Amino acid sequence: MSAIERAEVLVTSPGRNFVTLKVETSDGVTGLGDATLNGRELAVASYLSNHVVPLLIGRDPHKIEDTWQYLYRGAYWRRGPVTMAAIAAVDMALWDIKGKVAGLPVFQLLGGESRIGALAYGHASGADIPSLCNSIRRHLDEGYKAVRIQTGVPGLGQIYGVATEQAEGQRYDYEPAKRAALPLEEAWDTRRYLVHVPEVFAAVRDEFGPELPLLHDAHHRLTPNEAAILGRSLERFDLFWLEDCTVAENQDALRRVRSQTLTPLAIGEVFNSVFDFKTLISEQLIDYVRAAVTHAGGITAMKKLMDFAALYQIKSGFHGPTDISPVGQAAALHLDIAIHNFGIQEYMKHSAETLSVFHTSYTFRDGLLHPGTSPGLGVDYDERTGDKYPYTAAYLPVNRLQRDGTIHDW
Ligand code: GCO
Ligand code: MG
Repeated sequence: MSAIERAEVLVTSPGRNFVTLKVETSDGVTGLGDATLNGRELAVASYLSNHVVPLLIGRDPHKIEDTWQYLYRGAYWRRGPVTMAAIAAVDMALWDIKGKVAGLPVFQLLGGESRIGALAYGHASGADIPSLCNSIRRHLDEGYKAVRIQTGVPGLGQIYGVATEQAEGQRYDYEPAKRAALPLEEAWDTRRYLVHVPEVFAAVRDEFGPELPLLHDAHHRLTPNEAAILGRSLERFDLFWLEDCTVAENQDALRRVRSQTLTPLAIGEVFNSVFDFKTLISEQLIDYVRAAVTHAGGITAMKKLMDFAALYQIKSGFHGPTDISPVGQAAALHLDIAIHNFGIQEYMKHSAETLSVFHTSYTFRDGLLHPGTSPGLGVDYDERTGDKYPYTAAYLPVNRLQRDGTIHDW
């Protein structure tokens, strides 16, 4: 019987930080899992190397469900982003191994292709409307068929989610999180924002017409009532979705938003378990599940979550910014291709530096992503190159109200 012989946590920083779990079997098969938790990376690395790796040695790599339950129930302390990112990494690595042993891409083990490709959306943004329109044009030139649009707000400075420099031809990226000892602090004013966003959508629809699927991320910054106001004011622009319109720890609050607007809603990138979605899904309070394979317990847990969502006609819109490593992105793509209730996949391209460490086999053509047909997840990790990029502390920004400096959601 094959057994897990070694497991190693690899931390690298090719442009931004990534935590990867590498699992090796006694037959010499290797699997990779993504455990990156932006801004808190070393907590997961330590959880894995100190508390999970010793439990994996000697286990049967094929027992994916049993290993998942062993790590989830066995820890006694359930859920939470650190625990669930660690479990996710083990889960992905075991699916990678199973695929390689079977000689099949992971999507074949999940039921095979349900579509020829996964519709992707990119991040278009600009400090003002003209630079946003340039960014949309660049995305369309790159083949994107759907875009998320974010802009600066008059009277406010830099806002997370909006690229600061977008020189012609330069790759857009407001990420990574700032590499600094302390988080950057940004200023916020909800009223200015609520006035500005409908103007942005009006200008973009005017320029690009009614067909282009448009998305927008409110990044948890609104109260339920403000979220309802925004949803209503955007109805006439026919959004693909409005994301994280309010914080959702209190799932009941979404009833208010839902009853007041028909704009489609997407929530869940910070969630890590099906329980975070229970009310949102069972009461059909959202339209899209935004969870990441990396943060919500891996392929095993996400497949169950999406089967639950399917009962309520809710679709996937998996989180895929550049803080999900190419391994996590590949895992999402295998699910995207296989599940019936796929909606859209976020796709912010990784930098050339990142891709010099992670060699991917997924493709992006005519706006559609495909995980490729290599056995397993289809990603290789170049350890020699990875070792050249040591970990550098980096933080996501903190948001404060412009008026009086009160810490605000973002
Ligand atoms: C998105 C997100 C990201 C997150 C980031 C945090 O919709 O893609 O909101 O940009 O903020 O992943 O680590
Ligand atoms: Mg988001």
